Amino acid sequence: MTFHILTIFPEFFHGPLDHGIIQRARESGRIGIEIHDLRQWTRDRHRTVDDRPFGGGEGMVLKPEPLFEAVESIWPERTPDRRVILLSAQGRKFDQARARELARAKELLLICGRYEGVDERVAEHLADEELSIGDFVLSGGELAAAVVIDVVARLQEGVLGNQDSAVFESFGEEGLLDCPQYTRPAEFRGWKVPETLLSGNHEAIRKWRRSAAIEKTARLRPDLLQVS
Ligand code: 9D3
Repeated sequence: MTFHILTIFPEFFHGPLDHGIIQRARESGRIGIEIHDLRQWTRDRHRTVDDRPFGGGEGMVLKPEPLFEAVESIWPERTPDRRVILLSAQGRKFDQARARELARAKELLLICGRYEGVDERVAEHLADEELSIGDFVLSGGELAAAVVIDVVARLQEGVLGNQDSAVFESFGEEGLLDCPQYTRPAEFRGWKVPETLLSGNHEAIRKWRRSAAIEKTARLRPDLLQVS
């Protein structure tokens, strides 16, 4: 899968996507990441990407023309396997289920908002969907784009090793948090690892892990257990 990022801060992405699983996936060619500077598609001397909001108000809004021209030049042809995503605080909430959907596309183009917002015609007529990564205020869409790419990239075939297959992850089919994990030492500052995990009894360990996962989910994320 190829990810395109459209941003006024291309340097922002030098770093976050250059490590670990994502870097390995890029090197093996399973994913590609192309960073595009929105100012490439401006025509004026000052390379203007924003303007004041109609109706008044604080701050600046990203203009539609450079965004439309960028998408239309990166993809002269729009096909169903190419999805344009606008990252914005007003979007639908991104989650693992949305990630699985997006993972089926061949190419994603992520538009990073900045300033006070993005001209609404981008959400209405350019993007296939508008996504937020959660109910908090970021300074812009760049961190959100990096999050979406990380989540979607690791769902691509061959990106994860067998040990951490995406099938067995939290927010997988089971809807539970992962069970608590421990490593050596078996006692640290007086805090002992649960006895069962040291027992070698695989059936008992399996049961302990399941009940510990349910208990922790109930305590920290009761919303995941809610029947709707
Ligand atoms: C303080 C400005 N806000 C007015 C009530 C609106 C606003 C504009 C731009 C809030 C945040 C942003 C920048 N955020 C994003 O572009 C963004 C975002 C986010 O803030 N939270 C969660 N997900 C995302 S995705 C993009």
